[in-house]
Amino acid sequence: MLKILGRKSSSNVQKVLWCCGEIGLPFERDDIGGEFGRNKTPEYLALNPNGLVPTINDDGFILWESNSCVRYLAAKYGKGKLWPADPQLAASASRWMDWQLSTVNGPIGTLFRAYLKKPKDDFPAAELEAAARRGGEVWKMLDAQLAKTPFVAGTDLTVGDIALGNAIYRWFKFPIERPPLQHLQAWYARLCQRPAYQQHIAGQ
Ligand SMILES: N[C@@H](CCC(=O)N[C@@H](CS)C(=O)NCC(=O)O)C(=O)O
Repeated sequence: MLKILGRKSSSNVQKVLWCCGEIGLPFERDDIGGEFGRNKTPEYLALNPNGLVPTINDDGFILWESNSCVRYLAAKYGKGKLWPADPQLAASASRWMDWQLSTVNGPIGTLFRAYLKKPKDDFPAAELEAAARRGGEVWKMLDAQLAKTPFVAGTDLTVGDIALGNAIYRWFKFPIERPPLQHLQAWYARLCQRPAYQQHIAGQ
């Protein structure tokens, strides 16, 4: 059976859990990282030299980097659903995953560390304001896409939504001013209706 190594409170582990939930793929999970530690042991580093979570083990095939894990699981077990059969749709979905890493992660990461992890006073106010402003600009780009399609790569949920779903959950939790983005809000409401999203993202 698929093994997922990583604590369920990690946003990157949650992507993989949500992906499995959407596909209906059974898995075992081992609490590693955070308060559980064990991610810097020689055994773990032999699997994932970054010492970060998640890592997956699918019948001996070891993979790390959450978006790659989601791509792999969706392509192998969710083809035609989370991983669209049409190469252009699959590429669009994959593009939004890269965009999450390259563009969304920066401002959301700063706000997460400031508001949900460390004491907020550790962060200069100007840095927080800049991250909130940049976050609003970034989500505006996705809002424009969601004005055209209900999910990021078209009519159905794909790996692109999986990569971004955790970041949007956090965005709406931060005590900051947000630009009113109606399509983004409607997409988030659609995600919240999904049992696997509730279980692995919103319920954590
Ligand atoms: N780019 C990596 C980042 C992985 C990462 O930063 N994981 C964090 C948790 S979200 C981690 O392992 N932190 C150390 C820990 O949990 O002890 C991915 O997407 O998998």
